[in-house]
Amino acid sequence: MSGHTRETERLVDLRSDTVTRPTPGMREAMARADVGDDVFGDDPTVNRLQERVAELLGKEAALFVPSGTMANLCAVLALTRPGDAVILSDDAHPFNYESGNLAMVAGVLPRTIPAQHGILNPEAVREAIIRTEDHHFAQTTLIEIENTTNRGGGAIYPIETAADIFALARENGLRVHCDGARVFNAVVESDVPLEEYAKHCDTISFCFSKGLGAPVGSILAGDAETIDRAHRFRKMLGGGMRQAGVLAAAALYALDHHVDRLREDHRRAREFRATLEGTKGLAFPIPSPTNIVYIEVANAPRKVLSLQKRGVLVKATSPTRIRVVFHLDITDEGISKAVKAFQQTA
Ligand code: TLP
Repeated sequence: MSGHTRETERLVDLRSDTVTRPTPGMREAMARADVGDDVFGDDPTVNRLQERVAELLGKEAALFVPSGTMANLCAVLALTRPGDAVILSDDAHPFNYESGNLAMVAGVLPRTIPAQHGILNPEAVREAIIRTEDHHFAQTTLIEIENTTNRGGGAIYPIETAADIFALARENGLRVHCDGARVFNAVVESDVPLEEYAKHCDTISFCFSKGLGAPVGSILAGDAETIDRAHRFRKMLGGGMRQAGVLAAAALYALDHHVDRLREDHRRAREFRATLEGTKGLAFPIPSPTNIVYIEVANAPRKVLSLQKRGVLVKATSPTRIRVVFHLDITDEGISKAVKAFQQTA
């Protein structure tokens, strides 16, 4: 029913929370979905999802898109003009992992600043803002934050920091986009309501295809005018989907069934880390407050291969760093197997 093969069943796949496969319940919801042509705006399930998410976030409108990358890109396109400067952390996803789309597609100048665990310091942001009549300078028009941070180990934005950055943006006539790919991980761990995070940015996106366990899909929310602009860019980028209700049904199912359980992923991440801390040859360079654990090793690619031989998949993110991500398809037995594999290869 679930389509899991024997081979994938045996593997403990910790490469990303994007590897989750739809559960039988989710597949059933997808099969039952009422659909229409969403490019005509006719898909009732997509419309229901967009309305529900806009309400959840306290925003006027929301737009279902194929990926987190497209959500971020549509936000930047809708909130800037080519030649503008965008402030973001040097660890930010769009700067590191979106194929240079900020430069190539949006034509903006990424002004990256160092940030602890990917969390921007409002004072550093203040110093990086350029608003001047002097034609030498690219004008800063957008600040992008990431909650939780991917390269920052799943760090959660303190709500006060998000509020300070938004106030600073307002003071300077800038907009703020929050890449909330994993914002539900922040919500369940911090107990800060989703709407509170959404309040401190103009646009916010999140992914259904990560910890929430849907096969495809992300969403971008904001004021009606910005989302209308984003809608045009989604079409331009080829992201207009037809009977997308099948995917929206998975997203709705995820909102109903897979939010609270993110706490389990965090617990497993904590237990995994606690068990391995002190193991010779492994170091934990940054905190792991949610579902992402980074491990420092002598030779990451070699380690990845020896773990793979023991049926445990992880990703090397640098020559000496490995990323391990916990999600819906990882059980307590999976954790034991992963722990053992790390101990045997230490
Ligand atoms: N992150 C993926 C890879 O691209 C690295 C992962 O495995 O973690 N924002 C953040 C914070 C992300 O972590 C990701 C995906 C995205 C945006 C992009 O989402 P998709 O993959 O749907 O385009």
